[in-house]
Formats: sequence, structure tokens, C-alpha cells
Amino acid sequence: MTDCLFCKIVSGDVPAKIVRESAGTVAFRDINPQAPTHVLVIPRDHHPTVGELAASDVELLAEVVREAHQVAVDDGIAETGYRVVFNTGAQAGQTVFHVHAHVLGGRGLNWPPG
Ligand code: D5M
Repeated sequence: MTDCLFCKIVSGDVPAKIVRESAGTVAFRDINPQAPTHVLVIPRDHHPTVGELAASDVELLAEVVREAHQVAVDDGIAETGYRVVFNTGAQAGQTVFHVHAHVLGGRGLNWPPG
């Protein structure tokens, strides 16, 4: 999608601090980190939300979740604990409509989130 920021990160047209890549996904550090580890895992293909990704390619959704766990392993937070969040829709705070898993950890995380 030509107008999508995260599609431009996938194509290399917008720079990002990429930490992992797989056949179907790219993971990069969030530009505005909310925790010591804050990485976004995105599918290379454009799907606006997690619901739409689940409906059209559940294997790719599984790959996003597997990669999110590997980010936690790589950053050394898999044992202490981490959170995977898919903000979905404007009221939930989604601002970029290319589905992305936030991987957050490295500090105590409050529940419920704001
Ligand atoms: O999350 C969208 C997230 O995307 C938000 O945490 C900032 C992040 N962001 C925006 N632009 C960039 C770039 N260029 N690099 C890295 N991270 C970025 P949402 O759940 O949609 O609010």
C-alpha cells in the first residue's frame, strides 16, 4: 500500500531499527518507546487490523506471534514477563492501520492498561 507508513518500513523507504526479520514479518523498535523493550512486529503484507489478518491469513498471524515471542527471548525478557498488544481501532489507540504487535517489557507493567 503506497500510503502506509509500515509498508514503507517493509520496503526500506522509511528507516527503522530492525531487530528481527522472518519470511513474513519485520520487527523494529518503536520510535516512542513505552518500556525498555518496545518492539513492533508487523506482517510484510498489508492488513489493517488483527481481526482482518486473522480472517484472511491465520498462519501469518501465528508467525507474527511467534516472532513477538522471539523478540522477548532476544531481549532477555521472556522469563521475567512481557506483554503483546494489538491495539485495534481508534478508540483502543490504534494510529497506524497496518496491523502490528507491540512487544513490551523490561519493567513492571500495570494492569489494567489505561
Ligand atoms: O501504534 C503505532 C506505533 O507506531 C506507536 O507506538 C509509534 C510507532 N511508530 C510510528 N512511526 C514509527 C516509525 N517511523 N518507526 C517506529 N515506530 C513508529 P498504535 O498501536 O497504532 O498506536
